[in-house]
Amino acid sequence: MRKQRQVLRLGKRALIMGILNVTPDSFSDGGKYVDLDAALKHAREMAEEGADIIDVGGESTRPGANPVPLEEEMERVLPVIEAIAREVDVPISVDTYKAPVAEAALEAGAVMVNDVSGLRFSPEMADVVARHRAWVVVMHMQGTPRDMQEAPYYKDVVEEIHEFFQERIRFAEKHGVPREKIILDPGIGFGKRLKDNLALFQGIPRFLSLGCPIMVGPSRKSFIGNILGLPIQERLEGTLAAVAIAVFQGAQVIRVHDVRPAKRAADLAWAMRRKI
Ligand code: 8Y4
Repeated sequence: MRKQRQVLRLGKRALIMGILNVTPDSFSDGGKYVDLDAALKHAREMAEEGADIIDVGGESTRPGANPVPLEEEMERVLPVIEAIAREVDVPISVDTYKAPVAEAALEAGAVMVNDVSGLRFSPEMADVVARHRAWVVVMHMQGTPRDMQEAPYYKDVVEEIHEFFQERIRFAEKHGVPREKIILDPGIGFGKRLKDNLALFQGIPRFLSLGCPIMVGPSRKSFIGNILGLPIQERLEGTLAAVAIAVFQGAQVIRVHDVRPAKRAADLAWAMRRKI
């Protein structure tokens, strides 16, 4: 029995969070059952490729996607988290904004909650994270997954998200989540125009002044498609450029689909970053 590391080794290099989407098995007629073996295989592959964290998500948060009922989200992610915790030696994050899902996932072996709502959608979320002494990713999103891309607007996206982070840190601390357990993420693509997404990479040094690690999730996203004119399956190189720039700017956690190439890009960018 291997024991999961309870600490994240921040500061020596950028950490790579591998994305594990747990969606219903297309072979099951009810569209209800997840393929546990396939999920476990994917987790093992990402561990082999050097993932530092595996982010398990059971609900699509892509623009316009429909919400998944609580029970169904639980049925999707919990067996997968239990299996990975048992069999793979990589810390697990649960991608959910629902406190009951987060609580069950932390009990099943997750050590981090990736909350795309930044502790806003579920009133109990901060308490759950505090009680379990878990890590939390506080991500910024304008609006909700359903409507966020309808008409995003900012006067100054970096300053507005900086203020959002400041307020969220205070809120989390009030609920017993220490600053040391908070990772801040500007939420690339979550209610952002192309120019906002680009400004957020420029703004990473400003976010660092808050004293928390910064996470960025550029993987295959539409800002890359918009700039390069490429479909999702052709966005690896653009993703790697964005990974390198984010790390060079100071991001310490990177959320990606393609772990091995992203780790190489991140390691190079980390080595090239001027350490003041
Ligand atoms: C192609 C592939 C096009 C994926 C769009 C997408 C983030 C995140 C997501 C992020 C954090 C996505 C759950 C959206 N993005 N969590 N989650 N940060 N913390 N879209 O940037 O991947 S899902």
